[in-house]
Amino acid sequence: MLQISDKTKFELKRAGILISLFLGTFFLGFYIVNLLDLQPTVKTPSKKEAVQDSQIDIDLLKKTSADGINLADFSAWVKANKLAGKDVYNADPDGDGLPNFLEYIHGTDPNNADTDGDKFSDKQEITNGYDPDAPGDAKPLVFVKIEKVGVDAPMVWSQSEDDKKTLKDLENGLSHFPKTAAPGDNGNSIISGHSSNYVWAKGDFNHIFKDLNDLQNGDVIDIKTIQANGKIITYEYKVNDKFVATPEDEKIFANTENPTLTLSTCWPLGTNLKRLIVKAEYLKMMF
Ligand SMILES: [Ca+2]
Ligand SMILES: [Ca+2]
Ligand SMILES: [Ca+2]
Repeated sequence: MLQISDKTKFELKRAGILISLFLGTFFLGFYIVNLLDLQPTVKTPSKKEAVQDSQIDIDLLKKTSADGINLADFSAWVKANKLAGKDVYNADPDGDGLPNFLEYIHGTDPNNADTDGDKFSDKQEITNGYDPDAPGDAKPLVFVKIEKVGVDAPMVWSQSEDDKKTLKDLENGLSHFPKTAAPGDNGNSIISGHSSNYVWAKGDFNHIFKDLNDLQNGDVIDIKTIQANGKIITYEYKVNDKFVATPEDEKIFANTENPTLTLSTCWPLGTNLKRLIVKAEYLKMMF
């Protein structure tokens, strides 16, 4: 009897320890879970949460945010300009054709169709290569960068198709062919540069495009624009074609619906006979 009683006591003790251990573990786990659960309410809201408060189209923002839009800054800009509505990202309250996110990127007024008051709307100026936040004929500074072939040169907004004037422009960098699309905008943007020139020729850009032939499909071309208000926007393109043509070949000038880039230089090296053409398609804007 006594032996059984001892055994029972022992069993009971063991069961007690096991129950205590179980309950201990349970409550410790419960405590930890609650502690973790508590943390997000203590933390400051993430950028995403802050933006959700302003009902901004998150999906659209995410597409661009990787390359520059700071969600917190954009959110603050939305508040500062008293913008509201479900799709505040794409809305166009001033009716200038420029959605709010582009007003933000260009630093223009989302509640004023003509920020610089020069009678041309913000959108008109941007799609024609003018600076929307600097009155008159002001155009942004433009730099063309092609890392693979060591190009980092200013682009001149050429005014005339006249050869002599173009040659003058080429002393100062690359030449944007007049009346072709501004970089980043829909249409064909044609930019030319020297591959070679007379040894006595003036300027620092006499061989700027000498290695253009080394470009291959997929290589990246960056076009950086700097507005008077300090806003910097880079348009990135990807090479998708390369060919040699006569200077008048329509393939060079063919217009396109989407933003495309056509780089042109004299070819073969040391001659003015033909043109080496590199075409590139628009990838994205970075700011
Ligand atoms: Ca607008
Ligand atoms: Ca505007
Ligand atoms: Ca204007």
